[in-house]
Amino acid sequence: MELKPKLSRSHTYKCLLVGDKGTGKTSFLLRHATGKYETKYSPTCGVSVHTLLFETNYRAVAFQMWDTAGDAEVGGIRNAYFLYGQCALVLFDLSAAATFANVASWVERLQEFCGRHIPIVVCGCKADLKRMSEDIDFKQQENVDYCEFSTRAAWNLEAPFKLLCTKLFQLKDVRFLSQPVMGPAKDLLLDGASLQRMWEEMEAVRAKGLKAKEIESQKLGAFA
Ligand SMILES: Nc1nc2c(ncn2[C@@H]2O[C@H](COP(=O)(O)OP(=O)(O)OP(=O)(O)O)[C@@H](O)[C@H]2O)c(=O)[nH]1
Ligand SMILES: [Mg+2]
Repeated sequence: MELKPKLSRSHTYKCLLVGDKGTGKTSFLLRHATGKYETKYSPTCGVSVHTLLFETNYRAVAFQMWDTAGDAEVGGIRNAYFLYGQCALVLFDLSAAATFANVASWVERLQEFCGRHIPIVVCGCKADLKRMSEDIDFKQQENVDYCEFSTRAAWNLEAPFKLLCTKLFQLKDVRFLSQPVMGPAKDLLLDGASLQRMWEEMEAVRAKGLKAKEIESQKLGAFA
């Protein structure tokens, strides 16, 4: 379904899509833009920009997505693409520990170029694949949130944008009113138990992060 909300300039945000090569940035963006899922990997060169529109219970919003290349060799003028970024998604592959290891440096680079307060959502992608055995130790920061999704399974794809809207609007319970209907890739069979497991795994990471935050504030309280 095509959405044509009335948009003012103030409801349009430049959103940076970053992360290691092959983590699924372009697939995620194209799934939102076209509904389609492509199994063939075509690395992005430099940057490609595409606008996604959403209608929420509060207002319409447009995310101008800057899909950057994960590979530094074809990354182009990366730092320049970051200029005036207002929010960002940092993607990693839930099945590839090496991509998670670089998340912290992507977050740091974004904060360095766009300011410490830029809302960021760290996204574990490819939730349909076997999860890495390493623990996902997600460091909680005020403006850094976390979620997981699978572009292939069309599972939880709107979550990163909901989290960004919550931060950008400074409002809770943001809901999307109309969303395109997307189904899983034809060769993928996901039963109820698999979907339930995916939710539980994601919530476990989020809960751990929140716990870490509580411990941190308790410590601060003790010394205040
Ligand atoms: N199993 C699975 N594979 C996925 C998923 N999302 C993307 N892929 C595959 O991962 C590969 C890389 O995807 P891309 O979207 O091109 O990765 P990228 O992050 O844009 O890579 P660069 O442009 O090189 O930075 C492709 O073969 C996709 O089909 C997913 O949710 N599940
Ligand atoms: Mg790409």
